[in-house]
Amino acid sequence: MKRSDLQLYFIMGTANVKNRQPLEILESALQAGITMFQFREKGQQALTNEHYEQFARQCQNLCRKYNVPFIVNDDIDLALKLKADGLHIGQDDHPISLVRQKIGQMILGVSVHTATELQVALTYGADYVGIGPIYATTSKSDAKPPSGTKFLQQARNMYPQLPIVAIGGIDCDNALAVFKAGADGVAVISVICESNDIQKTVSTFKSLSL
Ligand code: TZP
Ligand code: MG
Repeated sequence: MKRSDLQLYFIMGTANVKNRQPLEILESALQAGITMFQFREKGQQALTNEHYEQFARQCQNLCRKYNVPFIVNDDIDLALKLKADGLHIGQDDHPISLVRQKIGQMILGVSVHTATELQVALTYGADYVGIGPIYATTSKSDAKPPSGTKFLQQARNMYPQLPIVAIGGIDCDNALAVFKAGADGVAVISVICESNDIQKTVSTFKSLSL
């Protein structure tokens, strides 16, 4: 993968969308120019069984149409079954070493919060890391407290070439600070899912990236 793939990384599941069609939101975001997509179907209302897989395939097909990498959150089996472009895992998911063995060459993203977690992720071949929540978020019920940009900056100083995406409470007003701290891109849920003008939101983010 290229660092620039992370520039505007949209994450979505049905729980993130109110009174709108998730696939319409995704297609608008793809049309507008998001550079990566993560399928993250979580929460009490999450789709299950064949609905879950069908929705994932629909998202994947849209991503293919726009030539944007399709990444699956957490679910190794789904990522393998769909031949997704990649998998993203957190620290509470499966051990990274095992995941890398299972998924082969697929893109592997890992959420990290400390220098130790970062080193472990790199040892086992993470292709990119996610750092956050940078700011307060309402999109993840078990999110850690906001970290600000300090660790992001440290990670960038330690690894000048590492693909890093920042996540958590990022919007058009605070994104510049995140890019300046060293992020290659921003991963966002609510700011796109709740946007009344996805084209404009996406263009604004992309104009802010360094
Ligand atoms: N991981 C850390 S914060 C977060 C995830 C999945 C949610 C980000 O959503 P939002 O709405 O962009 O704050
Ligand atoms: Mg997870």
